[in-house]
Amino acid sequence: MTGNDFFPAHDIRTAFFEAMSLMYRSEVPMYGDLLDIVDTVNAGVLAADTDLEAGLRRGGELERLGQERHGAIRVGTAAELSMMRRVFAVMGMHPVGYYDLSVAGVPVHSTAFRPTDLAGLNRNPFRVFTSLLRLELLDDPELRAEATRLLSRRRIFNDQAIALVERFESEGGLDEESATAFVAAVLETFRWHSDTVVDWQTYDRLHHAHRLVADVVCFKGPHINHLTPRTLDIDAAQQEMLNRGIEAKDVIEGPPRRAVPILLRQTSFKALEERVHFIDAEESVFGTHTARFGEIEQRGLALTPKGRALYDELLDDARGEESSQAQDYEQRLESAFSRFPDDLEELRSKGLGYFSYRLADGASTLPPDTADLATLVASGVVEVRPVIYEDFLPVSAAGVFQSNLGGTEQKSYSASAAQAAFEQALGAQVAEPSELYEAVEANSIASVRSAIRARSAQASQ
Ligand code: OOG
Ligand code: NI
Repeated sequence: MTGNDFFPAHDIRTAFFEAMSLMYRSEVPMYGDLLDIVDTVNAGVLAADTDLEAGLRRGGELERLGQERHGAIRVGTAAELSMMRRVFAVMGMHPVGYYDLSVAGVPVHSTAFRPTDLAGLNRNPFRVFTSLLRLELLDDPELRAEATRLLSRRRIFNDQAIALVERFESEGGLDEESATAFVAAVLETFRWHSDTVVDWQTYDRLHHAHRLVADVVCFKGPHINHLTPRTLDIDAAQQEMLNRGIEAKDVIEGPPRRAVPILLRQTSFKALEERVHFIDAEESVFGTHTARFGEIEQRGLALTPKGRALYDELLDDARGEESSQAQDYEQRLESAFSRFPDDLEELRSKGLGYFSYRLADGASTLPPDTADLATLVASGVVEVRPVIYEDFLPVSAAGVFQSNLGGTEQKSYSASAAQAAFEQALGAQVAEPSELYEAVEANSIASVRSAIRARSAQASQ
């Protein structure tokens, strides 16, 4: 078979994402309500702001908006994580970023699988936040051994999924028929099973160690625990959730509302209490487990390390010693962030964000080849657009975890980040997010330069 017969990775990703979305909608009907809210809010924002619409269209974001989702899973072992990496590679998704959540009382560390280049993101920016359980953080050795034993017995991928990943790796791609089979086989891994693999007592002990431990260890596989559409106005979406009587998270995670959205803002509805069956119970006797929820996100400007440092500092100021659930949290957040510039040009000139550049449509006067970027922008020959943040935020992620594990207990772990151990489990290094944004910016500048050169060459003929 030649490379030309391979089904493109982004089409496999889209097919998989659509199958997963359909499955989740039937498993968690409230996710359908969220999609409805987001569609309505987005349509309203676009109708009221034609400049925004035109900008999104030019940047390739408008088309991806309706299908944009992220999801999350939690796996139990290094073998599961590294196989997951190989599975996502078939769909053109690669590990980006390292997130240590132990500092926030959640015994996992994580990465996000996603397309890494702009073309792939604009085709379909599906991302999966993937967490690896850190059993070494549990202090009860017996419980650790029990969890390890349970995890070692399960197989989260079926034979066909494994065979097709191996074929992809040895042949360099999959034809359409194999791609279709791959999507169906891999979907099984993410399905919800109400049958646990433990008796009630074991569940209870693991649950007591940490709710998340029970969620990973007591089930047959890493059920998808949420899918998140992207909205252009998260405050409106949050209000609409409340209007519809959906029990939303108390506060929106991330930065406050601003004229120029930055990074990522997130809210969710609380996880459902679902019926689960324990192996020692009669057929008709069920317990409950909370794990699965729905989330909405709003994405904005990707920040440079300098901008990110300022974000982290201001967020820290706002949170202080108190919890982010406190009544006046929103005001504290707003006032802390008054120190963060909120004007596109100022953000750019201060080097706080990443931007992409293109020759303006109507630009007729030709600048000299040598003009610097600032001059080109100031003269209107070159247009500037924010580069969108495609990743996650550890403090926000911890907030999302906490509000969805049910209960209010706070654990603390004395662990620290362990990126090298995570990468060893993964079997690869994670990409550094800032390097990817920098490449988007640099590529756009290079294209502007070559477009200007091409035009001047034309003009001088
Ligand atoms: C992942 C929580 C993190 C986000 O959007 O920050 C996350 C999980 O609950 O497994 O999805
Ligand atoms: Ni999420």
